[in-house]
Amino acid sequence: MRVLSGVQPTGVLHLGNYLGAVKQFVKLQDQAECYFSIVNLHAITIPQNPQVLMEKTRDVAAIYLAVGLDPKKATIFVQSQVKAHAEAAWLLQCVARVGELNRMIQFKEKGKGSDSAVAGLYTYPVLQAADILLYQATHVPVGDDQKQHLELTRDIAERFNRDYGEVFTVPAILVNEVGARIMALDNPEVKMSKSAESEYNYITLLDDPKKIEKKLKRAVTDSENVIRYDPETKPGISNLLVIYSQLADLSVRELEKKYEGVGYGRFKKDLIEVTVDTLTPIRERYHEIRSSEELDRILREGAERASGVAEQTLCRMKEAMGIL
Ligand code: ATP
Ligand code: LTN
Repeated sequence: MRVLSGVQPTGVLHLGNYLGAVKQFVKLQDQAECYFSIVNLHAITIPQNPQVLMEKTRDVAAIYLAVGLDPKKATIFVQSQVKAHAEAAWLLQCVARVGELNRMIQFKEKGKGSDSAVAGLYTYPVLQAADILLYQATHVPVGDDQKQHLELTRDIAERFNRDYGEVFTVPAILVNEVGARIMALDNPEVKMSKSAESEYNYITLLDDPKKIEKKLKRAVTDSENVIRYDPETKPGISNLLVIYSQLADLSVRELEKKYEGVGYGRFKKDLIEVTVDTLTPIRERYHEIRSSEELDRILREGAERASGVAEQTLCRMKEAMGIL
């Protein structure tokens, strides 16, 4: 089993990133050969301040380590430090079809059909395919919103193998049964997102107890005052139940039982406690790691290890395509 996944350095990770993806990474590092990337080349498909981008890239690396990723078990690296990614992406752009890219929902949402969207936003999913296929990943853990990009990766791999000969492993998509789509606290109809306008949309992994309390107290619920999982009619409470369940490792059923006849106030109070208890050690470790010299060394070693694997696949791709 070989695992690859990536997170964009576009902001501090939130509970959605953690419960949908990163928490799985930590489990998988004990079960498989793992590669976890900070995909800074993807981040520049939307405008970034160069200085801030560099800092955010290290921030995500420090968060990876703070949540428990161990560089002795998993390879942690920055995408741009492994040159094969950009090169393989070009080769795969000559395999992917315009029709496929036209159907990508994320491009439609972020590009909004504007002529001034950068071309990289359009070819973004092909770079993602390169990220994955270069490592011959068998499994890719992601949140629900990435399913379409992963389907495209599989299609590109299959087409390449058919047209040029067997080079790629066709990866399986690993999506959590519960927690793959955490919704915004202030609007449970949309997904929790770090690019949201209001900070009441999300809880970041670095929020302090006061902020967590304030945000959860303001989280949208309904007027029924009954704790029941029903995403159709009670999206707010259902989302909070999923968050609680994933943080406390209890099933949603167990929580419904525990809070039978109890009102939202008490439920939220307990959820605040569980969230603070989970995030406090992460926040503390983050600040230690972020200010240490070790971080750049870990990333350098990660990039070297990753390059070794990626270059091998890149060579095979070029050979198959007749590229000198
Ligand atoms: P955002 O929308 O929060 O700005 P993003 O989706 O653009 O983030 P990443 O930060 O790269 O991009 O996402 C990292 C991982 O987190 C991906 O696997 C993604 O599917 C997952 N993820 C993002 N948002 C959520 C969410 N609300 N619920 C569950 N998983 C999520
Ligand atoms: N597109 C993803 C980030 C991403 C990724 C990857 C995820 C880039 N490359 C490879 C898994 C595997 C996102 O926006 N969340």
